[in-house]
Amino acid sequence: YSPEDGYYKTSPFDPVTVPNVPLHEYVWRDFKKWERRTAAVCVITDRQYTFAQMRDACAAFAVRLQTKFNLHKPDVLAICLPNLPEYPIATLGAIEAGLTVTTVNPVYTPDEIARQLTFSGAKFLVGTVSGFATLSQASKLVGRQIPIAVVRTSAEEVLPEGAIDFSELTSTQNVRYDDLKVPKEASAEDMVFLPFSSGTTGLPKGVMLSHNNISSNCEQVQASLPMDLLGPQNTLPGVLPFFHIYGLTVVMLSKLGQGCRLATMPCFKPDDFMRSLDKYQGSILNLVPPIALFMINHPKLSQETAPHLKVVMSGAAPIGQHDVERFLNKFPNTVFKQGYGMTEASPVVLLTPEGNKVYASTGVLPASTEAKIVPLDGNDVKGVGPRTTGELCVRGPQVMAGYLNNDEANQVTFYPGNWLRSGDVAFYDEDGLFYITDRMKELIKVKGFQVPPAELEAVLRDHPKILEAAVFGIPHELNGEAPRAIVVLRPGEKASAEEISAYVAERVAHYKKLEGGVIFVDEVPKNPTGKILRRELKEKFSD
Ligand code: AYL
Repeated sequence: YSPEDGYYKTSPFDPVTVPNVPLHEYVWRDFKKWERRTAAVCVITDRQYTFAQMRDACAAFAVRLQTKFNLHKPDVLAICLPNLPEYPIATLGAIEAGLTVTTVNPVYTPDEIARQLTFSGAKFLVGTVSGFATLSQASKLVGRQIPIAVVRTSAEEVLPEGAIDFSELTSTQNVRYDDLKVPKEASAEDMVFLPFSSGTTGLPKGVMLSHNNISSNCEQVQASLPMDLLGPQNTLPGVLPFFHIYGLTVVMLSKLGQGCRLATMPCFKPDDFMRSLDKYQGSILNLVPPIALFMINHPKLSQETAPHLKVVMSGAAPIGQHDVERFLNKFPNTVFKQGYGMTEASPVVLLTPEGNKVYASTGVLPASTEAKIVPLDGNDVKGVGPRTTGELCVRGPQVMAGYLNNDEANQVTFYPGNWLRSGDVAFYDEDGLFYITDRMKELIKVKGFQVPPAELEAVLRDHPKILEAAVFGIPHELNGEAPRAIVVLRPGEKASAEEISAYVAERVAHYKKLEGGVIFVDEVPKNPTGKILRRELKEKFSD
């Protein structure tokens, strides 16, 4: 295959070299240049760390994980934190100790957390004081004792009984740095992160991302953006959750590596968000489409109340051209960019190029990334030329090695030649701009978060009155999509839609609720092998 034949598309940028060092070393590569500046500050408490303090706290945490808890490669540490200035310390400290980090959504229920702890085999947990009870419950469900360290966000917060004080593990007093052991046979190909994604089908799976995957993606993004826009003078409002690959790679690690300051907020509250833009002078803002809509509609927000804002980057779900235009009318001094990516690609796969005005496009391939469009009829995996739609497939140093312990999923997720299938429908034009036109995979995206239908279907099937269920997404004005269920009751049973919705709401994180409603049917449309016909569902039951 060659790009000249139109089989696949290459990046317009010069290739990057893969850093080939452990991820913490990559992030701290230049930290001496800005060690006295603030690395992260909490917009609620003003609690902050300089780069030097953060670097030292990470090393101290690494030493204690190894010496006090005997954690070493290939052990997994789970982080279940909202966005706090301590998030990067927990992450980079664990990585320095040679561990793999799995990031857990802090709004998960004990069941959801327990599932991730079991799949990942996590041996240590980092959480908050307020989240401790949930984490203990999750640990009980897993059936083994998992030590839980908690971050105290103020002096008033008392350490719960049975919890370990995170600040004692990161304290630089009496640390013997020489005790830190670099794992034998450590390689930048080792797994550094294990986030979860449902990919093109089924339940969430552990995505094996290596040191090189993440540092390559940081390099790829930086090589594709003008440096005068970035650099250490910038502040990023840390509003996108760091547990999700978008917040983790693009906001937290990439920008700390460039000496930028993170102004973190534990959850999205309008006042905190606005403070990150005025008091804390947010200048680069990564967001998801619902936050862009919030900014368009909020009467108190304008370019005047966000005077430092100059770059806005939207990703994780589609945004309409009309909304981008409305945004730019209200924030005329900003550059609006889009990104497209997926957890399986660390995540960035497409980025808006300089001077772009085509807001319907999610951009061009960043450095060292290749893509092809494979016709949907599926028999021919060769790529097609411009303006023909098909499944977007990508290749590059940011693409995962595969899902953990799941050969079956890995088989269907890659085409020969290491081409990762995205499950998204796209085309590119003569300028190399890509357009995402549809999603063929079953995944539902609510506010940019993954909602795997299979997960909700499993919850529904556990309901004593339910025989069968199928879940799909319907359009939602603010959140992008909302999950809707069709349900077949067991013979003779009666139930209300409210009852079913409430049952699900009790068992899942709030954004997975059946906001799109419940419809009772006699039969779920399936193909002869028993696979749910989701296209048909969407067509039949979306009104
Ligand atoms: P996951 N437009 C349309 N759909 C999108 C877009 C976009 N700009 N970005 C992501 N998606 C959908 O794993 C698409 O269906 O990662 C894709 O397969 O939670 C799926 O979301 C992947 O969902 C960045 C940095 C985007 C991060 C990301 C998103 C990572 C989301 C751009 O610069």
